[in-house]
Amino acid sequence: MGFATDAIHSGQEPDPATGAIIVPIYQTSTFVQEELGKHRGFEYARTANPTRSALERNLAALERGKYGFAFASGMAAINALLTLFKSGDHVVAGHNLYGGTVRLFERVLKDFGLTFSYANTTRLEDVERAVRPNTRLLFIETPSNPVMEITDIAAAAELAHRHKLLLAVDNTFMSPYLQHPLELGADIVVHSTTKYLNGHSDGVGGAVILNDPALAERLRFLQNAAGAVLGPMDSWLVLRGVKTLAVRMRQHNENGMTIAQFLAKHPKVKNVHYPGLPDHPQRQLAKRQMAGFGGMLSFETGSLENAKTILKSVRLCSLAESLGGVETLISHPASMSHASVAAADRERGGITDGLLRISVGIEDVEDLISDLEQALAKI
Ligand code: P1T
Repeated sequence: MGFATDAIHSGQEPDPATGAIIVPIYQTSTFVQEELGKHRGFEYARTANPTRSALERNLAALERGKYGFAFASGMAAINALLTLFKSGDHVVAGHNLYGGTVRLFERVLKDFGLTFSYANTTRLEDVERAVRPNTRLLFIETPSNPVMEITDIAAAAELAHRHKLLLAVDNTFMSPYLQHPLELGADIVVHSTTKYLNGHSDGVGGAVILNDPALAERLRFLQNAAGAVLGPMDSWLVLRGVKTLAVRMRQHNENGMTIAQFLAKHPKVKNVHYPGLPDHPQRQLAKRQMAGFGGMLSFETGSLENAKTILKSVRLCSLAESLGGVETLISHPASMSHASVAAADRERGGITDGLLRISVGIEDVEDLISDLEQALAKI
């Protein structure tokens, strides 16, 4: 089936009990058993809940994977993934990850004996240099948050497998509509479903999708054992959001490109990070491995003062954390999404005090341009 068909139907068969076309919100903690050991596949809702199971099947289908697991947030999903590893194991990660991911690695998981090195994953020779005998995982974001660096997933998978590492890709910025890391050789995909998959800024969630049965069995055990599962209501909101993922992403692509081109031509803007622009250093790679350039971009205003002026002046674009919803959000990575990254590491990754990030929504793009035009006029 095609992607849009899968988004609407995969895992979302009519309810067997009633014929309801929409998967019900099974708001229950437990399931009555007919006799000892005899039940209909559900015992206790931390272990499995039919609404969550529907979402897990749906997300697995969209990522072209076999197994999906839904968690209470993107961070819970990444945390669960990292608990596949043991004290003493080493992880090589991209140098330009979401700040919360770096915080989890550096300020939580390090205390449990995992070690982390960071490399510019756009340069695979740097990644290779960071690999140690005890490295088990290569963890990347592509495009990276917020400077939109692109890593070659197929080449990263080849490198990872040559060193017997697993490759995990955070596919949050693209959504499965625009990028299929598992088909490019990655072993594991993670998502913050809070973003494009939900798409309506009304729920926090996360997911892990993979193909290997042994890893899936271990992750199913960990999901139940640690218990950071996505609740039925939030699972349902993602299921509902995903039905329109294909049409939303097409509009995010179109609006993203239009806003990027507008900013790139604007005399007050120093630099725009968007993989669809001709001067993006990995544009050819982006064209090859992505089905569109998406709705995320960042741009350099030149100073903290300029950034503040724009954030104070926008009327339609909302100043807020997060991304991937139908409404346009603008944010200041250095003090918001990436505040937990050390200042020197931020600078190295291009997250200056003058950098602003836009999650371009699907409003009428002329309205977004007028809003940005009047805000830029104030600096
Ligand atoms: O917020 P949560 O659902 O826990 O997801 C964390 C996360 C994971 N991966 C990526 C690439 C992300 O961007 C995020 C969350 N990001 C933001 C809140 C933000 O404003 O960038």
